[in-house]
Amino acid sequence: MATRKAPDLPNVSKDELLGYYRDMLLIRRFEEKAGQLYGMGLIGGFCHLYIGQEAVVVGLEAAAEEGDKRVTSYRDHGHMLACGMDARGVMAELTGREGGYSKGKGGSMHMFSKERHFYGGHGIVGAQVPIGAGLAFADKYNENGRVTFAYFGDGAANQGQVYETYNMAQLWDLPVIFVIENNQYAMGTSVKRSTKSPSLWERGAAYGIAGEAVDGMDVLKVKEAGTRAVEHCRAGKGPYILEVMTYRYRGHSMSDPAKYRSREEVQKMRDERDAIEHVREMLLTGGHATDDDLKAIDKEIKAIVNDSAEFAKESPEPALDELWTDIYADVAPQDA
Ligand SMILES: Cc1ncc(C[n+]2csc(CCOP(=O)(O)OP(=O)(O)O)c2C)c(N)n1
Ligand SMILES: [Mg+2]
Repeated sequence: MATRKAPDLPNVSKDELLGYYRDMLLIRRFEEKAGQLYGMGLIGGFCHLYIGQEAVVVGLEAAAEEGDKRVTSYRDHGHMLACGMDARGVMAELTGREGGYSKGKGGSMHMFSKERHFYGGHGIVGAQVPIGAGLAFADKYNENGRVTFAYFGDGAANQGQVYETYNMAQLWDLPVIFVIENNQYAMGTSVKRSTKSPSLWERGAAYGIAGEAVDGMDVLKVKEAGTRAVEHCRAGKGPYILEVMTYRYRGHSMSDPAKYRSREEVQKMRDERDAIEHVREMLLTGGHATDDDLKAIDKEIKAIVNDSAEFAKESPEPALDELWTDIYADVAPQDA
């Protein structure tokens, strides 16, 4: 039964949990494939993988409704897949091909989808935070009941523009959720070395903004906190800060020598806190899925990811005259 609540799965149905498993696995396998294609020289330039952080975006997307908006940093492939963008279009963009979301002209950090209300992909640390408030300003002005998720990292949380944005967002009661993805590092700098006020969400108190910290390796807890945040925003109470405690398993980008942390530290997180394993165990021990059920999902995900890689390899590079297109927008701002 699709909507039955299993007795040991409080506040979640078996099908929802299977959906989270599937969505998180899609991100992980997609990112692993992107890492491989990068190693083969098929992806060039910057490429920041999201492996380890899957429960953050999957949990928050579960709290979102159709029409809500999202904007994030350069670590963005997971956000795109989670909001329903097509794996083929994302992989083809990573490889710089015509079939990509930006026709192969943007790459990893520059993809957008009007249909899925995904506003990037931003390489300048913290730049997406005021953009997120701007999106929320438009929604408030248009009285459409939408909420914006503005994702940024622990490093970005030390940016001045974040605090200017907090002030204005609270002043104008903007429906924006500031999601701090605290993965404990900003490139090679541990959060312990970058601040003496490590509870990042509490900084919102200086502006009167409500918020909380949440375990980002537990997709159900993320969804629960996300739902609280969404309700707060939709009720017209202004912005909300969620500090989601997470961890990235891979380097900052594909060119990270990883000398700032030990292998043991990473392995411990993988062994003891992995979000996908956690859901897998819940499904198996609760008797909600068999090994074979999960194997079938693994197979289905592998097929989607392989198909996206094949599509990306077969798609041609953009034609030279594409250099002169898509430079200026030809839509009036109110249509956007
Ligand atoms: C304004 C600006 N300063 C510095 C950089 C270089 N830079 C790129 S990512 C990064 C670290 C950001 O870390 P964090 O916000 O924690 O996000 P994470 O990479 O962990 O997702 C830095 C310093 C940049 N892109 N933009
Ligand atoms: Mg970080």
